Amino acid sequence: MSSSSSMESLILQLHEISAVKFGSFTLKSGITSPIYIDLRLIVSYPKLLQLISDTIISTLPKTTTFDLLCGVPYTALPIATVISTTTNTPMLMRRKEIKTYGTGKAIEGVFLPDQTCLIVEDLVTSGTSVIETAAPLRAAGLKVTDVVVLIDREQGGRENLAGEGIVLHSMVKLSEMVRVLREKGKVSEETEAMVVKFLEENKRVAAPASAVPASNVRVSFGERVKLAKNPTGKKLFEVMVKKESNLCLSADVNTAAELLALADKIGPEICMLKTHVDILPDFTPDFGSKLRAIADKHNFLIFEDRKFADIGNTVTMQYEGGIFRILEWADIVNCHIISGPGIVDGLKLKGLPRGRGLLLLAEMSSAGNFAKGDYTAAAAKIAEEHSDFVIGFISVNPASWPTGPSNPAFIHATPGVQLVKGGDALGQQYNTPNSVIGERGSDIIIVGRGIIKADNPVDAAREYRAQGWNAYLASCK
Ligand code: 5BU
Repeated sequence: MSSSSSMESLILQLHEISAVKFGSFTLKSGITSPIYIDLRLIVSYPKLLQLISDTIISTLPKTTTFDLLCGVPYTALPIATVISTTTNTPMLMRRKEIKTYGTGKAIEGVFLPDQTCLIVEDLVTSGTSVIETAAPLRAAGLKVTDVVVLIDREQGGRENLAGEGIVLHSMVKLSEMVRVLREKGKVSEETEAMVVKFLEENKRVAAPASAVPASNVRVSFGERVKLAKNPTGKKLFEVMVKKESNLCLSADVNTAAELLALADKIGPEICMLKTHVDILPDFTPDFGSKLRAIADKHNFLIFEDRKFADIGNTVTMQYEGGIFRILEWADIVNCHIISGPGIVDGLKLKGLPRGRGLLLLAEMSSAGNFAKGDYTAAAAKIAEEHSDFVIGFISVNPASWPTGPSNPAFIHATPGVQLVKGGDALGQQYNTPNSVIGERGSDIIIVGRGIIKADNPVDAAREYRAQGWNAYLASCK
């Protein structure tokens, strides 16, 4: 069978099962259409499902290469599945709603960052569903450059997708479908004319504006793995992508024993664990190696919130020596810049040879603090000058920094996070995960009492994780 006759046969079969209907229908976008296509029915016709999948495979340009497939939920899932089994190409699935229990993943399936994923869709009008599926795939570090669709309604999808860097390959255009049905005597010339007129008048259904202003659209964590210069900075982005978590637990508990037990329980949910080692009365020299073993088991990084503040020479000793020997076990430490850039030189002298990373305190969460304006701008400048060692910032509202959008190589971590806005009696101020990630442009939420003091800290951590990650996904293009 030639490809045009197999396409004709496909169109006739779709008409036969009433997947193509003529009349007056209100579409999702609100417009009234004389034609309606319902491809959900194809699950009841396995031979037709196979034919659709074969047609898609055979008409896709040979130059379009891909490692993985992902169907847009739900109608295209069976089509993607058949293409996957026929071509032996692994598939991914995107969850429409991220669970707040279990693994809480947006994407199910096995993949490596940098692999190319072809999106499979049944019908494209404005392209919005495809864009919604591309976002979490891209956020996970995958490349999305092409979508293959059975039917193009010719209403702006191709243009909207091109604007997102995605090429649309359609097997058949709506006008062609109707022409074939008229030629085969299935619909009248009048009906065809009505559809053609409708398409003429509704050429461009706009994709709904993204919830995020263009200037705030973020570069995905997956892409930032490549931009980070420091090995710990790179690793942090990798862990976030792999675990789909931008949650840091601030483990401010009463004893080292309690901290280690908590780290083991909450470890699967977090990308980073923050300590204040000087609050632990039962600290022993093996604390670091014990915490390191738990961090390796659950794949998170250790951040000692030491807030160094002294001159360069003193901090080298504070970092390496004393009882705590922070340099030995903490992947990341932070410092104030109150003493000038010499503090970064001092810490770098010890930390960089070990591949460690540094966060600069550019802003603080507590009421009335002085880290703002020129001080914050100075932190941004010092970071640029030491981008081999500085991995990013402790910040509160990086979207409104005087220095403009932050270099995406740097990560922003924000304390003062709870599920409801508020504060404590000693000046701490809380914002929600959605506000911190979605509005204020940070990358990581740092949560202490919101998790530790919850009735069930593991459940609470899952909730923060899901909220933080969903806010991140929503802010990616
Ligand atoms: P909380 O229980 O979620 O309020 O704990 C916040 C943690 O973050 C706590 O360990 C603080 O020392 C830490 N923190 C902060 O709250 N605000 C800041 O600006 C910085 C650190 Br820097």
